[in-house]
Amino acid sequence: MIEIDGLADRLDLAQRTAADTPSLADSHEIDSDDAYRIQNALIGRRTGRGESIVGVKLGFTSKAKMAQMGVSDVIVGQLTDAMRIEDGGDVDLARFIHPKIEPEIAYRLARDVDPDDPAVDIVSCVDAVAPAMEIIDSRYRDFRFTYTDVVADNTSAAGYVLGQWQRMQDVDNRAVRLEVGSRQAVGSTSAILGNPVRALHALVDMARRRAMPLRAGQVVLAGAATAAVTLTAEVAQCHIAGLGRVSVRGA
Ligand code: 0L1
Repeated sequence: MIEIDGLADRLDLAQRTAADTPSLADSHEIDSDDAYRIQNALIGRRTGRGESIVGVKLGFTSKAKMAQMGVSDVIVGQLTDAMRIEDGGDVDLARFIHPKIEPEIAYRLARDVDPDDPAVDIVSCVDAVAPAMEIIDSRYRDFRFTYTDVVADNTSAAGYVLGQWQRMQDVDNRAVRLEVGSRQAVGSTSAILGNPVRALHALVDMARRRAMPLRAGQVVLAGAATAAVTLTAEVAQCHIAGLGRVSVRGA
């Protein structure tokens, strides 16, 4: 029997104190259901401290990442208001253990989505799309984790920044450039499941399987369009063709 609460407390402490922790899989046999239970308990610690759930994020949305982890399924994590960083704002790196940043597409839900409705059309529930970046910060020592570890750790979610919302549109095959100081990663939005809109369909499936509510106003981070870049005390900015730019400054 897995101690869900004890493991959630361990990950919560690692996040709050920016002190890494060994892989849970070193000492526990955890399956996917347990991992999502730990994630929910971890998010419960955050909401218990007054944070609100404001969205979800998808992970392992690139073929390269799936192959690296030996999986064929996306993972889903939860975003809270405390993770939001204003566009152009400063982010205190002392909050994190070993942060990295990724360029992303964000969608905004205009209506609740019922994942149990077989006729649900999540795309018609989205009213806006924006350039975005996600800060990931695995709580595990040396970034050494298994699939269930990363699910339990809320898929490494640590922060996010949104650019200007634009009307909902097809954002497939847009050029993406991420710069962190003089370092750069370039790619295309099609690295996100072949087309970022597929992340929305994958989300409905995950929400149904994991009984995860999808509410009007929530943000959906569709997944990384390039490999993650280490976030340092410099400006990090992402440009997505036709959508615009978003930035933060590590401080
Ligand atoms: O955003 C993601 O793809 C989720 C997994 C990130 C794992 C990591 O910390 O590298």
